[in-house]
Amino acid sequence: MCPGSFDPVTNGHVDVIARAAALYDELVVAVLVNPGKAGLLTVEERMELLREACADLPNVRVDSFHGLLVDYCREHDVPVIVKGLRAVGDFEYELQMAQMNRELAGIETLFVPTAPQVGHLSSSLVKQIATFGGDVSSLVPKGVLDRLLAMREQGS
Ligand code: COD
Repeated sequence: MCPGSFDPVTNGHVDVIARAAALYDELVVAVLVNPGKAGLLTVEERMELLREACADLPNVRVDSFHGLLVDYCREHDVPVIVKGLRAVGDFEYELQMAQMNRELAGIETLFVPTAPQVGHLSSSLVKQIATFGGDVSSLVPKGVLDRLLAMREQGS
């Protein structure tokens, strides 16, 4: 599975998802439900945009989860977590989570190095640029761009 916040899904996420989907028969892309943290998009909106972005990947299923990732993995017999790695900052955080998830449930994490053309992308930067009227058309899938433009129009 590929877990994340996906608030919103970027071309960096899509690259990791497509590469993970090529490695396994089935891939679950799961959105973390964090009731204590208000994101830009609702979990349902994130899932809808993910489904649209992954429409040409037939072995990808989009889902959501509450709480611990390892509990979802146990309940759904998920043997491997796939994560994208951008820079050293990602590595330190992801290594700690990977070690903890293995200790908690024996679940392995596979790291996919980011593609150079999307290594600088993050949902937070996309949100910041979009909020101040910048052009994010080369950074996100078409559905996300349309949604961000619609939000900007509603806000103006
Ligand atoms: N290129 C490559 N990979 C990328 C890019 C990019 N441009 N952008 C993002 N990624 C990768 C990230 O490295 C990450 O692996 C994944 O895509 C998702 O990214 P985000 O930013 O949408 O999601 P995060 O990092 O906020 O999600 C973190 C989780 C929800 C997976 C994590 O917090 C979690 O598992 N939470 C559940 C609670 C839990 O189990 N906690 C205990 C952990 S030990």
